[in-house]
Amino acid sequence: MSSPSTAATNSTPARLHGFALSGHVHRVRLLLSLLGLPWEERELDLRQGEQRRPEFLALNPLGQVPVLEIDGQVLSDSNAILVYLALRHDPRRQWLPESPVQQAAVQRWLSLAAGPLAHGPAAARAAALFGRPPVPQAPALAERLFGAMEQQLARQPWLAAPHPTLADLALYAYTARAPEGGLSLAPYGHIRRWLAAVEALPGFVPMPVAPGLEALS
Ligand SMILES: N[C@@H](CCC(=O)N[C@@H](CS)C(=O)NCC(=O)O)C(=O)O
Repeated sequence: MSSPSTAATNSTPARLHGFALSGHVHRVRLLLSLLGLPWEERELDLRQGEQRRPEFLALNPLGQVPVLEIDGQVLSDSNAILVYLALRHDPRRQWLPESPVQQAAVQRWLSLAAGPLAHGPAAARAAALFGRPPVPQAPALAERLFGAMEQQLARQPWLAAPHPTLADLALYAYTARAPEGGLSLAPYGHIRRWLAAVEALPGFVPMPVAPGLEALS
């Protein structure tokens, strides 16, 4: 068995099947970059339905990006991929700490990323950018989530630990781009400070801004 770090450096680059404007894909791209892992990207045109082609469904029967091929594995679900990368390629265990309390805190935020973040800010943005059906409860979900984040970030600089973890990466993109869905971040000073701190991490890669919405970012 290879050691946690050798697979990253000695094997072929990971392959990320994604979509440039997806926050779910961004969190995986961001961790690959922060860990210094080599990867190549295969962009799917979701608007043309490429995610429903048989060759992609063979990788993820749910027909969703991201999918990451790495270490001979085919992984799907952004948060599951983050956990794999942290366990397999971060020997220091910064991103998914070994402390049970911190690990539980990370998991709590990953659940919030899969729940209210996805159904709130991400859904509002998808409706605005991609013509997805409007989600009436999205603003209320966003307000509750941002309120909880603001409260936490008033107490400590990062969401789940005294240092950045997977929690910060999973929450970052759809929070940063909430204005693209009509949700203002103006009331949330601690969140805005935290977004800037994530963007200052060595190896940070931004998510492209949707064409025409540069003024909102
Ligand atoms: N739970 C999944 C959700 C991923 C997801 O919603 N991906 C969207 C792009 S942001 C997608 O592939 N949508 C295409 C479709 O559903 O047809 C994850 O965390 O990876």
